[in-house]
Amino acid sequence: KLNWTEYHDYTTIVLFLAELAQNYPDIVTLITIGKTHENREMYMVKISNTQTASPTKNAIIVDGGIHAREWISPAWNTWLIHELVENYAAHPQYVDNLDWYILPVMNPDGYVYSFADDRLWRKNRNPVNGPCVGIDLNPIFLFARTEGGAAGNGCDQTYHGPAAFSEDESANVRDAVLSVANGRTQAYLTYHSYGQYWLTPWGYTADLPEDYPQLFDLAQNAVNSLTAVYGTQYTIGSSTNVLYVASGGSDDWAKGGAGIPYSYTVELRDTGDFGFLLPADQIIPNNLEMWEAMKVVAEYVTGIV
Ligand code: 0X9
Ligand code: ZN
Repeated sequence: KLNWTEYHDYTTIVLFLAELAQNYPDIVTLITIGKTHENREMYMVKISNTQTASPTKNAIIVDGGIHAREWISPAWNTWLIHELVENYAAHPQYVDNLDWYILPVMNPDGYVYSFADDRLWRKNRNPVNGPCVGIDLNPIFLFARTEGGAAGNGCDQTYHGPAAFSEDESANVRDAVLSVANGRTQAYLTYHSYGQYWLTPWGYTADLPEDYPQLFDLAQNAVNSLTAVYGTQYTIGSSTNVLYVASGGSDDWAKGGAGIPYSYTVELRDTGDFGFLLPADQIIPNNLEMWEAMKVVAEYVTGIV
């Protein structure tokens, strides 16, 4: 059993996932997708009702914790898993009609380091770049990764590394995303903090995707439901246009590389009062409002034929 009144370390999160898989074998499968640079196992949770299994069911992929210090992201991802599984009876449709693939901590090495050594650590822990450790796992998903935003200097917080998919963590995610629910994954949501943004591709160019109106519409409906809970405001738009140019992001790759139509980066609470150090007493309110948005996406994705 996990609680969401505090932030949990990686070991605790993994234990929670393992217990869930054991207790709910009909709907939860724990998938190992590969190891990190420091040899930690990476876990993706598949939530799918085996009773209603179907090869044509639509799927959603969710991830969190690409950036180590953004603790609210794994906290939300784990809560989402909990809500879908442990509260299944309250809303069975989200599990019966959809398959979920949730990777709550995409950067376990960095996450562990942010607990033990440096609370504001962002990158992974690969020491490949001389005196400075770490590669920013976000900007290494596409060939376009060096086009803007991401840094070529290994000491920089946004160092994009030597090559696209050079890092074990990103390569594992690429392979997992391409192998699970191929052709039926309609949405990919990657959770970050902070800023309260609901971002669409592209992050590498100010040009908009062809289907931007549809991407925007779904985002708007999701955010409206979110805001209705506590009045929290989210800014919607393409990454480049409402945030900054940052090429090579996982969202751009999910859409442009993996062909998942509804791809979003969501920057969770807050807008800067606490920033990455979001107090733990905001975890539950953050999750309750984001759940309303998530349900809108889930309902929409269920209906896509
Ligand atoms: O810069 C990033 O990687 C993300 N922001 S954060 O403050 N969490 O680091 C934004 C990524 C948005 N998506 C793309 N630029 N593709
Ligand atoms: Zn981030």
